[in-house]
Amino acid sequence: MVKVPEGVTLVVGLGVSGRAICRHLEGLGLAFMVADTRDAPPGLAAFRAAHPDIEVYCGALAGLDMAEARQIVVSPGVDPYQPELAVLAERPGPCGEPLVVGEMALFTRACKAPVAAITGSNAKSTVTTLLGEMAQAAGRRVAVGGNLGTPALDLLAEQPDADLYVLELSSFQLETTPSLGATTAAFLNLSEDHLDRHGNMEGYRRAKQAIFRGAQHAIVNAEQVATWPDAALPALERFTTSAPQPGEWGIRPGEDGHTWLMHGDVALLPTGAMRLQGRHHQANALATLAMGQRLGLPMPDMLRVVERFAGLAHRGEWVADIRGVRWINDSKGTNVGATLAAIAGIGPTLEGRLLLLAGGDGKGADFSPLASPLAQYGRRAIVFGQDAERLEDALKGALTTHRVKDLQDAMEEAFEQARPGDCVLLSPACASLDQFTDYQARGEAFRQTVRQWISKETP
Ligand code: UMA
Ligand code: ADP
Repeated sequence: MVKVPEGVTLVVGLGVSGRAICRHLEGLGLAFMVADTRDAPPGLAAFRAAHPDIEVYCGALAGLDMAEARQIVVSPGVDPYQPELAVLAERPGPCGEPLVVGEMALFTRACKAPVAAITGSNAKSTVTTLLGEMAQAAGRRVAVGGNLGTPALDLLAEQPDADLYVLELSSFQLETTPSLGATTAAFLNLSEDHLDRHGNMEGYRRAKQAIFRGAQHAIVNAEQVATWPDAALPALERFTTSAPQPGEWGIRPGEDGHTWLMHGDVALLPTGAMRLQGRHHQANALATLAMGQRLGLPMPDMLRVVERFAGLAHRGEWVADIRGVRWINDSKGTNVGATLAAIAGIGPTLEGRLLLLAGGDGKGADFSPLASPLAQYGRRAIVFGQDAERLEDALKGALTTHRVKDLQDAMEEAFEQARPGDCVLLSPACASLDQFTDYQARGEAFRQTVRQWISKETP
């Protein structure tokens, strides 16, 4: 049994967050050691070379005596409910925190500037980026990151003079966050995801609810009670894709024949002025505006950013039109809710029908909600990867399904089957990790194949 020496902080996980936690502890001058449950975690040799004096333990946590650690700081990919950590969960750690925490506990302790925090099953990255751009347009010194881009603790080190931190936070990061104390916190939506980790929807919802601990203001989805805070907060606002109640952020047809983003009775922007298309993105814009207003950003600056924001790569991204068929990369559609939003956004705009490319690691989700919209808009579902069979079972009554090995085969099948006016949509409703390093690699593979076809077509 390897012992964590008394008074030494244990960092669990040698990934992006783990390395950021190590850098932070180093900066504070605190003694620490590292553990990773894998025998050979990626980046181990480089870490050892850069930190020859830091002890690194690789292997099962059962082989580690953690009882006398000062604190145990776990990476998001590490489940704090696994038995070896769960037995320590009730023990007190330093600074009034629990013994077992995540990166955000250290961030909260060190951060002196206001924090805007964003969670939800989908749209986190979109809202985080949009809010960051709004703050920048308003002249703030804003730092943007978290689950997206730069880890939160690295932001503190790289942009210590920021006057605002905008953070995307996953359920994994939140469940180990004792009290974030956000100036404004958004819980955008909740649909099935990460059930393999959280066990069920209630466990997943509860993890995300931690975003509201100590928050001064919450922005939530009027249509999803699950996003509303369990405990009362000093201020609460709601957004909706329907006509808003007084004080709400919503969408309403105007007398001019246009549909408008609204705050209560105040018309803000015609939805047609937005480059981002679809009701889901209008909801995202409303949530962001609500957060921005709370942070004191001027409305005209924010609306200019909403108008010009073209969205992020791999999220409903147009790649090409080939022989009248549109190819869309929504590789970040890693859960059923995102794929439903993509189908609802694209389906009604087509002259033809949708060919959905889906599959990968479904993380325990139920795929059956996809059946009805695909019956309405789909020509064919082409499924691949680890959960292809489960997808096929869920969809086969709704439309023609075809099971193939991988994304390349799925694209070739779609190329043959699509007709002018159709759209081939990669929105997998699954994580990519069974066949790719991440969703970016999956989206890049899709783009590359489309580009190769285009170059072959062009003489
Ligand atoms: N792992 C082990 N044993 C360990 C430590 C990690 O097996 O001891 C495995 C995990 O189970 C996981 C992988 O290693 O499969 C990576 O885990 P990690 O916690 O080391 O991950 P990081 O590299 O630190 O990246 C994490 C986020 N990843 C996860 O939560 C899985 C990144 O989000 C995030 O950008 C980064 O911290 C910085 O904050 C990625 C993600 O997929 C994009 N997030 C999920 C999502 O968005 O749905 C939550
Ligand atoms: P996250 O960071 O939460 O994964 P992203 O902004 O990266 O969110 O978007 C992830 C997926 O969710 C993409 O497929 C995107 O098109 C889709 N999406 C964006 N906004 C919404 C929404 N409001 N509801 C459902 N899906 C959405």
